[in-house]
Amino acid sequence: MRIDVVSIFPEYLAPLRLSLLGRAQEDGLLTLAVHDLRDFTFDRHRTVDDTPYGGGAGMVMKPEPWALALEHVLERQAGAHGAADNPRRPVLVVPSPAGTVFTQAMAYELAEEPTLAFACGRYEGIDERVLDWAGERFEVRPVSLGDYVLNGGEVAVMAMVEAVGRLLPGVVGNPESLVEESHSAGLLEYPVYTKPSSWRGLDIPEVLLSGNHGKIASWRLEQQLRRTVARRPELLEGAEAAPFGKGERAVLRELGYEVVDGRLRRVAS
Ligand code: 6GU
Repeated sequence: MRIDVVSIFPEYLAPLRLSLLGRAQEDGLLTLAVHDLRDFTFDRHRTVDDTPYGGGAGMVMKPEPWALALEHVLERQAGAHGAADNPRRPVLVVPSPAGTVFTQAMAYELAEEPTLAFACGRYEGIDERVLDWAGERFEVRPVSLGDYVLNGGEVAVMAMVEAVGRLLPGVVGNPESLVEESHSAGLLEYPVYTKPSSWRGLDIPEVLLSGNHGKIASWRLEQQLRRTVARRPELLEGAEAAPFGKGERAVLRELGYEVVDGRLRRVAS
C-alpha cells in the first residue's frame, strides 16, 4: 500500500517511521510519503491560511496550496502498486471532528485500498471548495476519531495509519493476533496475566492454571461480556445473539440482557 499525508507539520508524522510500521516500510509492504503543504505556496511567507469570509474566529486554510499538493499526490500515487487496476477513485481521508467516526470496520475497509491520501487540516479547517474539487478526483471521506477536539488532523492520521497499517499482509508477525481480535469483534478484550501467578498479594484467576482449555475459553468470553456491559453497554444493545451459546446467554441474562428476535436487548432493571 502507498500512503501520502499532506500537513503543515510533516515532522509530526515522524513516529510512523518507528516500530512495526517502520519495519513494514523497510520490508516494502508500505510506502509512506509525507508532504509539506507549504512546499505548494509561492509567497515569501509560505502562507497557507487566511481570514474567513463571513467573519468569525480563527483562520481558514487557503484552497490553492491544497489543490497543488493533492495533484502532486495523485501523480505520485498513479505509479503505486495496484493503482492502475483500481476501478475506483483513490480514497482521500480528511480528518475532522465533523467526520464519520473511525472504527475497526473502517480500518479493514481502508486496508483493502492500493493507495490512501490524508489531508491534515489545522486552524478552523480547509476552504470547503477543496473538498468539492477533490471529490471529482478522489473518494473523499471526512473521518473523526471520536467526540473530542484536537488541534489538527496529524494525531488522528497517526492513529488511523497505525490501525490500517497493522492489517496489511505481513505487517503483524503473528497474524493469529488479528484473527483473535476479529473473532471477538463487538466485545472488549478479556483481561490477561503473566508470571508470577502471585504478585504483591494478588493472585491470577485459578481457572487459568487449570489446563482446561474449554473452561478457560468460556471464562474469557464471560469476562469479555462482563467488561463490555460495564464499560461499553452500547456495543451490546441490538447486537446479534447468534454468536452466543447457552452459557453466554445465561451470563447475559444475569447482566440484564434478553434475546428478542435474535438480537440482544437490555431489560429494564
Ligand atoms: Cl480526525 N481531527 C481533529 N482536529 N479533531 C478530532 C478528530 C480529528 N477526531 C476527533 N477529534
